[in-house]
Amino acid sequence: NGHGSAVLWFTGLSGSGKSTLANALDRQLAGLGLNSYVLDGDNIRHGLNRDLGFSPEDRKENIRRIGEVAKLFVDSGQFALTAFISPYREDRRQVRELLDEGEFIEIYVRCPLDECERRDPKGLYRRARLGEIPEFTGVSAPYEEPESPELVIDTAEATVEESVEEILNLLEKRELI
Ligand code: GGZ
Repeated sequence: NGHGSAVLWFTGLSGSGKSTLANALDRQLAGLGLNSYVLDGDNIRHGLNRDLGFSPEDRKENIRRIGEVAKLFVDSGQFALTAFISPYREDRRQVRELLDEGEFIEIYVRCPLDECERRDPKGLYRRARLGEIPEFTGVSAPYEEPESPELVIDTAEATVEESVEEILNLLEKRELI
């Protein structure tokens, strides 16, 4: 029905709201009759990438494979919504390179570390502070902020509904929907 396809690449700290936004957007797109699919830790890290951990090398390979899978979705005319920390600029840049111009939409899901720690939905920050989880992003491993993302969403400020609306506006402006 004349719409485009693209990867919507959500990046941000654990607990920043990436999966929440991706899933809310997924429902809105479905409501518009558009095909989209959410790739996240639940369906990737427990399956395809179950052999990978959280060292810089493993995160790089994690993101590389996810980029390739996302590209397959784009090739099939769908929207791929990916929700991974993807902390390294270089790894995100390589996924961008994999795709054609305009097919990679980087959305920085920005949330201050102290707010993510306050939310701590899975108790992982607490465990990381106790030294029980090594190389935890934001605590003992780096997060490199995007320098020129297509969109920045401040999840400590905006509601999920407002944020999804903003993403839909961008997709409309780019004539993807
Ligand atoms: C960061 C970790 C770690 C470490 C386990 N560092 O809140 P969550 O649980 O559901 O999201 C985090 C998820 C991060 O996986 P990604 O594939 O998104 O990471 S990356 O893009 O950097 O490859 C967290 C959990 O896995 N988790 N150990 N050490 N997050």
